[in-house]
Amino acid sequence: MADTAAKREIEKPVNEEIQQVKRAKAEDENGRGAEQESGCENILSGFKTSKVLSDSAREKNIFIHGKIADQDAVVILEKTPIREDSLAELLSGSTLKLEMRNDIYCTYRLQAPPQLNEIKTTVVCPATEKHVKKYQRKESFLVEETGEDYRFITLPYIQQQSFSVQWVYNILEKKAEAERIVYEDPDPDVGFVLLPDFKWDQKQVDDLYLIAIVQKRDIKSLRDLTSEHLPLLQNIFQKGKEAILQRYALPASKLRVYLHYQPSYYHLHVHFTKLGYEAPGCGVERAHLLADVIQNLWSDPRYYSTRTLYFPLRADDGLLSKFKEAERL
Ligand code: M7G
Repeated sequence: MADTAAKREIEKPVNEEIQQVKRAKAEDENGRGAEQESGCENILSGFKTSKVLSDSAREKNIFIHGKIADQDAVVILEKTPIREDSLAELLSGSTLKLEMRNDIYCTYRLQAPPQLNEIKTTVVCPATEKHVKKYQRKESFLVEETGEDYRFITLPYIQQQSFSVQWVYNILEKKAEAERIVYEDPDPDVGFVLLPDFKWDQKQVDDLYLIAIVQKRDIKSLRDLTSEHLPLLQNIFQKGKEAILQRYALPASKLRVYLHYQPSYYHLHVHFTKLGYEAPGCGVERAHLLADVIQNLWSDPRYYSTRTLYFPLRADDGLLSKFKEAERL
């Protein structure tokens, strides 16, 4: 019941947001100006597919590598969930084509009105080789990383090889996604920006996914956290939960709040997803509950710089090769 109420609750603010066709100047990873807008030309009309990186009939998505005007691009197409509030329109406004009838059983193909048949589309362009690898289905291996391994193997690697975090700076500097911010605490030490993750289309709370990005720029990941950061972590936990309750009517008991180790982007951020939604990367081998992180730092201020941490790496990940070279795998 509470979820249904929350589902309805989301309609107002989110729809209002969608109505406002806002434009914001942004800088892309190359420092160039970029435009964000709601209605735009179809940059995918000339897309040339090179390879399907992965697809899933169950999750109803496909990850494609190809070219947009000679630039490498990754395109993610994903069918969106059916929303309870659109059922009436869906059932009355669609065309039904009978596939088969047998006794009391019938199957149909339902052709929905276009506005109820959208495909969430994410475009990364220009995409680096690392982006292409990130979305390609590959076998994974669990790595055991001691504090020493982190300093001698992982840290030098991520200092050279990690994804640009320009998109994060654009958010913090309001050059991109400013209109999507749900909550902001501008304090330079304990502040953060909470906004929808780009994996979430914000149409329903069932798959709610927000990220809290810290204002401080010198914390790469969980490994850098010490008891000194407890006020920051507690602030994110407390204010993030309050903001989500206020905006989406979802109580803390319905949230999974965690950090990834290893993350893809080395600027500290916290994931807020709805409990029950199997968000990509929420498994025990990668997700660390913020509540546990806080407790661990209370009991040992250097917990995350000294403990052995476990995480999966894909077969083609350069970091995995480094662990192999160091005979740590
Ligand atoms: P992560 O743990 O570093 O890596 O999380 P992951 O992508 O392997 O989970 C970064 C999070 O930021 C992910 O949940 C991404 O979906 C999200 N994200 C990435 N980018 C490039 C953007 C963006 O431009 N805007 C927003 N709002 N979210 C993003």
